[in-house]
Amino acid sequence: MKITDARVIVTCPGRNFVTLKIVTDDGVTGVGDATLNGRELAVAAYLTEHVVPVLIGRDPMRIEDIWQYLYRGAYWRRGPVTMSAIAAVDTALWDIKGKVAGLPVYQLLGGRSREGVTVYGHANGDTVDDAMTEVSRYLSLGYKAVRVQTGVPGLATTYGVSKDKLFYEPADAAIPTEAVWSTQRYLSHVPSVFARAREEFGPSVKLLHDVHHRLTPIEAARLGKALEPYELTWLEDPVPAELQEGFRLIRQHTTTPLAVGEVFNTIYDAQQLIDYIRTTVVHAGGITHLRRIFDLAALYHVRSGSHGATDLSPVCMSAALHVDISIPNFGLQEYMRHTAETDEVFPHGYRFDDGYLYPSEEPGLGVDIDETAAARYPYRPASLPVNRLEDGTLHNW
Ligand code: EZ4
Ligand code: CO
Repeated sequence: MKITDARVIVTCPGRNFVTLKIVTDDGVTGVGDATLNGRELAVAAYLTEHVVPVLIGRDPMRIEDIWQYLYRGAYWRRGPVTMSAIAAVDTALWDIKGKVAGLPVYQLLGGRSREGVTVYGHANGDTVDDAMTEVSRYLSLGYKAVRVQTGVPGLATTYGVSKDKLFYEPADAAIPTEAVWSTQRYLSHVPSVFARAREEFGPSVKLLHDVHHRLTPIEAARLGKALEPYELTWLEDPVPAELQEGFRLIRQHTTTPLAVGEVFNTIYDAQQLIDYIRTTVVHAGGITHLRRIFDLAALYHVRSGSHGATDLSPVCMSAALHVDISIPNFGLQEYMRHTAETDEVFPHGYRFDDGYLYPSEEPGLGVDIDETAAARYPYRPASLPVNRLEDGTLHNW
């Protein structure tokens, strides 16, 4: 069996997605997500210029060897652009192997370790009242876990709080918008949000909160301590994660669990001083490398908590579910609904029921790209916002 073609498809059905489709001489095809929010064309060029030419003629069954070839062969290792490009190839090759074997990919990964994949949704609101209404909406849809974000009194906008409710997209303009941030205002507000959520929704719902890397370690320690009475399942990205020592300080002060890693892209970024690791298929080298990260995490009692915002396409979500259902140390999976246009471009077989997602039972990943539909939605530049402090200093360490 040989790879005869590999196409890089850029489309914008509501937001930008980069997809790799690999074609073989047997007529079997596979898809992989390569979307890197705000930097989509860098990955598309990496694939088109440097990866596709070396794939043609290779045996698609040699997933591990092709992974090592792309990683080692580049000389320049790691980084989100490289690892997203490698991820797309790896994901597409697992899709092909599943189709050739006639099995859903999770069966190739060892089979089910659980019945369904517990997911969490995003309850957002400018006000605490609005956010609570959203939490109850998610609970009525069957969700067992909800991330809660609200506006901060005195700040005009807050990252992670969308105008639209079910569909959330932080990349909102070609040139990054600039928002104003105040740690003081934020820290004095957040505990009251979770006091209210616990009071209204009781002890059983899993509550989560994302700090989006806005604090220093000692500020994060203070927030973790203040949130302890409300028993969060996790506090996400309390600090930028390059400085791992910071987490030791946070943990010396609080038992609020920490979730980190949506911006990690290799096993070398992974660390022990957290509770959930948020790496996912598309940004961390595909199924092959993500499984290595999760196996390492398991040695340190760290569970998976993969990123699953809308910038991860249904191709990534399909692949993530095959990993989630099979690994021993699964924790939670983030799940944000895609728009109807996105679902049309990426027909997929996974389904949501009562708070759980279930991977497709079709051979392979159970997802495809409709290239005719994709062509109707041309690329539109969109960037993530930046934050400045009230005095104009560019924020987040
Ligand atoms: O900032 O997906 O947990 N989810 C998040 C997201 C990420 C975006 C980045 O592309 O933090 O909002
Ligand atoms: Co996050």
